[in-house]
Amino acid sequence: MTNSLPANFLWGGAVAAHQLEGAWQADKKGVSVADVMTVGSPTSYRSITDGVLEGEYYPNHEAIDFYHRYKEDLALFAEMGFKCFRTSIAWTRIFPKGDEEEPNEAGLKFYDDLFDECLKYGIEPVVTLSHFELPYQLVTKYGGFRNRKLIVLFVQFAEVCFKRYQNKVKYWMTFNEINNQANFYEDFAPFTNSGIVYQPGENREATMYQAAHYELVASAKAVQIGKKINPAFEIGCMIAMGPVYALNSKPENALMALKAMEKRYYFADVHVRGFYPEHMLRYWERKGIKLDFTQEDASDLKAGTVDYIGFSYYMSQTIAQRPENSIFDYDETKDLVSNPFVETSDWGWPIDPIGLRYALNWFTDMYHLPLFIVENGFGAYDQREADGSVHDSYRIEYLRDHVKQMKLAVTEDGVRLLGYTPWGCIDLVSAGTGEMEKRYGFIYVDKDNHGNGTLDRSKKDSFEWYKQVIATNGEQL
Ligand code: P53
Repeated sequence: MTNSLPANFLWGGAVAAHQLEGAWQADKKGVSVADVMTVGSPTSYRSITDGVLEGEYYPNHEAIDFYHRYKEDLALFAEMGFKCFRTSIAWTRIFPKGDEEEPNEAGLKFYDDLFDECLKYGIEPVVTLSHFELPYQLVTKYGGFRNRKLIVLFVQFAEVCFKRYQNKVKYWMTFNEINNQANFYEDFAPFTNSGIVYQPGENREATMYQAAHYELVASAKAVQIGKKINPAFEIGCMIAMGPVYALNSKPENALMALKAMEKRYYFADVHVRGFYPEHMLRYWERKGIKLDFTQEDASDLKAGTVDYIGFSYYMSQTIAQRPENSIFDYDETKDLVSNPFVETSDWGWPIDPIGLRYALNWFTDMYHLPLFIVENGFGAYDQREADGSVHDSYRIEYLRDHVKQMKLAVTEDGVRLLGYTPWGCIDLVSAGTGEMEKRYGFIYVDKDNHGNGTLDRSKKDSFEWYKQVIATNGEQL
């Protein structure tokens, strides 16, 4: 019986290449899907333009210029005591268009240097292969992951990375928030996840399930190859986790909540168990959705199951059944309701620390695998004072409350947890809205939503707080 976190617990922070590196054309980097997305607002997602257009502002092009400043930033992470650092490899640095035969050496070199810099401080890199940054040419030429060809191209990219960094990186994840695109009504998520641009009149749901299937197969193939290259690799999936609660004890609402969980998390079933759950097969049958799904796919899925579950947790959601929805098919645009017991952020995201403990328990009960909280955090407006300080007590409060629940899941519930990497440990471009001013960082970056600012870095109050959390292995919150 232990009342504390394991001694080797991986405290750190998380980012994604396209949201902080900038340098969108440096060293032969190609255009990614993130490079054709503009800025939205707290109430509107970003728009996707038809290529890079003159006169439009694309926040990811420069981002926070981590590409040129990573040494300074890693020194700050090291000062906080990071044990690990989660980032992604921009596919377009390695294969600028996505379908070249040979990788781009300059891109590979950048990540060699970056990982070396991490290792210099004893910081373990945790690497996502595909984090919302597909080469844009894979969209225009192949239609993104609606095309089976993308499996081969992803696997080629994965193999190059596994080989090159096999002695520097142990923890990998294949596709970031692979289930995010299940909200198929929004063009934005399927585009960032899979490079899907829907055609007018298209059965979007069928397209989404097909693309997701190809990704699951691509992930499973990558896992098999990775394990051959280095059997010591730990290769995980990455799931966006927002537990869905029933609004109340009305049995219909309870069943609706269960059905919503099935629809959102079947992705984890496939990654972990290597096959699709019965409810999905029956759902497709009922909806007349026929997938291109071969015998070989089925054996690949079985042979390429993951070692751990990485997940993001920002919020829980709440559901009530609509009387007209008698078969309990989950539709995220219609079934979610607000939870009277929780508050929300300025972006309308419910704040629910207990939901994190719920998520950790749910994953453990379902899959019995080690877990890794690879994103959690509070996007908020910060006020930088004249002396440069930022008093972000609201962020500290959010993180403290979540870490408390995380500890309870480990110490009281027996959850096996590898680590915790809060999202956006340094301010970066929001994935959902493209804003800079939706800030998550312990480190403030001087830049606004329009691209103005010096890009100077400074420590927020949360910097010292997190440093002490790590130093005491979560004892002093
Ligand atoms: P932003 C939606 C809901 C939950 C997580 O999100 C999400 C999204 C997409 O916006 O994405 C993850 O920046 C994602 C990160 C992202 C982070 O959450 O919209 O893995 O890339 O930045 C936070 O506030």
